[in-house]
This record gives sequence, C-alpha cells and structure tokens, in this order.
Amino acid sequence: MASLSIFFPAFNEEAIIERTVHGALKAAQANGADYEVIVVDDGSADATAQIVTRLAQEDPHVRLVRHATNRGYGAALRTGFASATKDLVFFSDADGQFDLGELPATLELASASPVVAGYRIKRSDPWHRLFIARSYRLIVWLVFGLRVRDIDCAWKMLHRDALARVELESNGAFISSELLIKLKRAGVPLTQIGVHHYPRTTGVSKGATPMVILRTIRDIIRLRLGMPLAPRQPQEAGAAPR
Ligand SMILES: Nc1nc2c(ncn2[C@@H]2O[C@H](COP(=O)(O)OP(=O)(O)O)[C@@H](O)[C@H]2O)c(=O)[nH]1
Ligand SMILES: [Mg+2]
Repeated sequence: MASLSIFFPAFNEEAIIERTVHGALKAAQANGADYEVIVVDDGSADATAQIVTRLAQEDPHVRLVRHATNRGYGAALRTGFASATKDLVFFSDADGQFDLGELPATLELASASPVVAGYRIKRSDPWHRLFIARSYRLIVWLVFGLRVRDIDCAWKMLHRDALARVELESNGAFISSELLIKLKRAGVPLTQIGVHHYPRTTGVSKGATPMVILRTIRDIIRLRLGMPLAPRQPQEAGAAPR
C-alpha cells in the first residue's frame, strides 16, 4: 500500500480545522500505517496554528507548517507539496466543504493513475461563484487548451513522480490551473472523479475576492507569455513575505 501525505492550506479556519484534521486522520488510517496530515497555516490571525500545534502533540502523524504572513493559496499549496514526504500526495480544503470519507475511491483510482482530480458533482457555492467559475473555465480552455471538468476543485491526488515533473510558481488561486496545465504539457495522464461538495458552515470564503481575481488574471497573462509568475525565492516555510 502506498504511503500517503494529506495536506490542507488553511487561512483563519479555527472553527473547523480540528474536525478537518480528525477526518483526514481517520481516512488516512484506513489506507495503511504510513501517512501524515499536514496543515499549511498561511499566516492566520486566529487560533488555527495553536489548534494544529496541540493536535500535533496529540498525534505524531500531524504536522504544522507555517507561513509567517499570509502569502496566498498558491504559496500554501506549494509549501504543502514541498513539505509532503510520502509516495501519494493529496490535498483538499480545510473548511469542511469536502468529505474526507470519500477518499477510498480516489485512492483506488490512484493505484492506476498518476493524477486523480476531483470534480464537484453539485457545487454548493453562491450563484456568482458558479458564474465566475464557468467564465474562468472557458478562459483557461481558450488560452491554454486545458479542458477538465472542474479546475479548482480542491480534491487532487498525485504520485510523487508526477509532482516532480512540474515546477509551480503561482502564489494565488491560479495554482490549480497552473498545476493541471503543466501536468498536461508534461504528458502526465489525468483521471477525474466526482465528489460531493457542501456549503461552508463556518469561517469566511476567500476564494474569489477582487484581489484573488486580479492576481489570477495577471498569472494567466504571464503564463501565456512564458513569463515567470512570481519573483524567484526559496520556498521555505516562514520565509519572508513577498
Ligand atoms: N493558505 C491560504 N489558504 C487560503 C487562503 N485563502 C483561502 N485559503 C484556504 O483555501 C481553502 C479554500 O478557500 P475558500 O475561502 O474556502 O475558497 P472557496 O471554497 O473557493 O470559497 C480553505 O481551506 C482556506 O482556508 C490564503 O490566502 N492562503
Ligand atoms: Mg471553501
């Protein structure tokens, strides 16, 4: 059985992070003995990091990686990828919109596919988010030729060697597109799986703020033009803000 890293980017998720980590531990245990659950705390101002510190003391499978300041979703994913040590690397959101109990089906597909990407069977987000997502999907298809069911679905499992074939740069939400575009360019096959999606019940959604959207547009233009997406800096947890 392949060893498994599960990680979550988390920004101010104190109300739910404990439940999320426990859900991940339960799902990982069912897969085998060799696993870790990592929370990438992206400079949260609330008690997210303190809670994960306690969880890590209670269970050595849990690990906290921390950014000193808020660097963005993409930066948090890149830190998660860099911190994960196992053969299979899985990430999802920390906010409880996905059910980690659905992990076995994804693990099964991953035994035959280097990358398994989820799509939300019925996305539980406000209508304006669905509109933004549709437009974004169309743009990414037109600009990069990438056609997947649900680019931003935070439910992706990758084999370590697939991950090693791409170098990711985005610090923002564009990271999900960047990942899939670069995997496609590298010829890595992708399998998709439907997952359920639930409304956010605690905390605040930051998925499509004006700043997130502007950063995404900038990253689309830069990747299309072959420019670096972000200034080059060592990817270390707690590194200086950019
Ligand atoms: N690391 C990091 N994570 C973030 C940031 N913004 C949101 N997240 C996390 O990314 C996940 C998805 O964010 P969310 O706000 O729920 O986006 P939505 O589901 O698209 O509305 C959650 O686990 C958040 O805690 C950020 O600036 N940095
Ligand atoms: Mg969410």
